[in-house]
Amino acid sequence: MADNEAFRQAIALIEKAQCVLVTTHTKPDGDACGCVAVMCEALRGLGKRAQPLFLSPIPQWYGFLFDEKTPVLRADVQTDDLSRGAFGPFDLIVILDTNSYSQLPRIEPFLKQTDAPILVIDHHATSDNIGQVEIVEPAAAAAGLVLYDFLTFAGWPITRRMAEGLFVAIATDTGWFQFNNTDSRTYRRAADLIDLGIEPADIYDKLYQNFSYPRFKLMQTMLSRLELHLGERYATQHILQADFEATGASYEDTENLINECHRISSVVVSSLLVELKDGRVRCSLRSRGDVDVSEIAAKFGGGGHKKAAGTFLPGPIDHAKRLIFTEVAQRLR
Ligand SMILES: [Mn+2]
Repeated sequence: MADNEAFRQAIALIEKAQCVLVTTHTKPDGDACGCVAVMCEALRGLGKRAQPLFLSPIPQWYGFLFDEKTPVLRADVQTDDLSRGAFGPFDLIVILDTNSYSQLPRIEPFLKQTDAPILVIDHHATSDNIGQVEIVEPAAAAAGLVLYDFLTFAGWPITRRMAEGLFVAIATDTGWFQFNNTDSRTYRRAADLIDLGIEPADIYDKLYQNFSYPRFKLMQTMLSRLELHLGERYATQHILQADFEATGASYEDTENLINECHRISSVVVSSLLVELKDGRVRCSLRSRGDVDVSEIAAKFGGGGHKKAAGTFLPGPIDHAKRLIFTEVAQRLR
């Protein structure tokens, strides 16, 4: 558990606030989307105005967590709108599931100049100490677990809808209770959430059994490019801009596709490289051995966890692939 003093300070910040901006890392995953939805509902339950803001579009399969369309910075809202007009101003900013400026592109200048206090609730080891108050537990499997314990400590009601968001956060960050970050706390909190009336089988269908056909075709393309190296222990694959055009899939559709190759028993480290519109390459990394992929990501300015990390690399794909291969080879030899 995070220390109670941080909990108390966070409660004080929230009680004082009237209008709260709630945001999370770019390329939001289930933990990020779940936490934003839950935090907004918790704040509204306390009579506050809560404004969610994403830094890049949310995958459509998390859309059910929100009643309204959630704005995306630059697409729907400009940075200037955050401090004035109908959107702002805010007297508290809550950042969930990250504490790193590299994960908060385009909002970083606003965060650095705002007068509003910042509250961070996170579970990553990498930190830029963005918040005046921070509830950070690197040992927690999901930010949703940290948020759940905070809401419980505060004694604020957890509605069925909030329980669903927390369950999505916890279930997705543990790969539906498969990754080795899945500890007894994960299962206990999941059980508590089920007691609040959620339907895990229904959530599973919404999250995992609902590929669009374009997304499935994108996965087919990715799998057809799979290469195994280093004694079949390293799997690498890539997706090009042309693949999005050919399949009709979008960038958000790449989420979790990297995990497929870990069905091969020999694979301990994997990478998925995605060519971006601006020519850079987004590299995701996974490990299920002793290799700490966050070290590799950090070498290129990225971050994450020991078992799951990511970074941006200069293109083209082949060049990016060689950069990562060299790092993986050093660690697997
Ligand atoms: Mn997370």
